[in-house]
Amino acid sequence: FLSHPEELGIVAVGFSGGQCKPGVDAAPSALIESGLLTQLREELGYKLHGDDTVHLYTDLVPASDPPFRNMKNPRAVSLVTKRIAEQTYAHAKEGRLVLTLGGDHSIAIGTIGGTAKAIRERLGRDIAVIWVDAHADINTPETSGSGNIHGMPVSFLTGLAREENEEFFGWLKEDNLISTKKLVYIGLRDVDAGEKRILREHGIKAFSMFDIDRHGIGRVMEMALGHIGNDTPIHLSFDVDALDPMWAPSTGTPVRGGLTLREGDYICECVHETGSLVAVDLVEVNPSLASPNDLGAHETVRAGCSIVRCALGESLL
Ligand code: Z70
Ligand code: MN
Ligand code: MN
Ligand code: MN
Repeated sequence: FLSHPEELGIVAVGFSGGQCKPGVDAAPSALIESGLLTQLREELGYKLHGDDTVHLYTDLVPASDPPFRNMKNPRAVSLVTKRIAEQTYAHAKEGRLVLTLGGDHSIAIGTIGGTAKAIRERLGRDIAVIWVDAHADINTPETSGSGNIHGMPVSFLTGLAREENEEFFGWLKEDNLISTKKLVYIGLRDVDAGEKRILREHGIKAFSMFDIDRHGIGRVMEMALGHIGNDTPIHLSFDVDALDPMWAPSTGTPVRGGLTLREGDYICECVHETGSLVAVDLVEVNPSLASPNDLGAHETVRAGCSIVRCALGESLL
């Protein structure tokens, strides 16, 4: 599905407005400083386009941004994700593989909105989304208890949440949206009651940690990719909190009982192996959430780099 599979469009998003903890905006710099882009260039042989500098989007963040329909920082998140959608759209339209380094998970409204539109225009195809996360991030503004938009991106992307007003995600059009039938979750273990109802009512395919324990990650990946079907462009959105806090402690909402690093890497390797990958997000790395003198931040950045390298084909011999 890529006209230039060896070309990577990089979008580095230092944005944390989809939740309340500062620090996740520093993740792209931390990932880049640890050598990720150099590895992709020199070891994996990609030609990189786009951001060596990290976008902080500070020019887009309004001075006053009171809640709307229960959403916190709604204008800022809407403006920033709209800009991100333009960035991923431009890379995907060129036929490049798109790599976005977040930022909190609200940014997926932009990353997926942009690739969905570009792949439709370029190939006339709908993308599938593999959402790897401890959380389902499918609250509507009305079902959300927190008001944090990083818990809502999937509801906006599937059209379950809608808003006409341009200022509050009204810029999302039919072209930017994905079908609930082409969405697969892996790693869920902290899902709100309202979200469980949404998953059930819409028959959304989800592999929780329970399913991984029961079947093993090998079988779960067969089933997940089987659900999507061969020959479908895939956008992989990987929240680092899908990993167990043992491997990725520095994240806003760590939840115990998660994926091992090997299971996380394996998910990415399987997705790469399909040859259908068109975009990858890595989100919710928060290097500031570690105790002084502990290696939590360093380990989390290292795990994030491993996830990205596996998705981009490091394990191919
Ligand atoms: C909760 C909410 C969430 C990530 C927390 C949590 C959502 N369901 N997502 N951390 N990455 O606030 O909607
Ligand atoms: Mn080329
Ligand atoms: Mn998430
Ligand atoms: Mn999460």
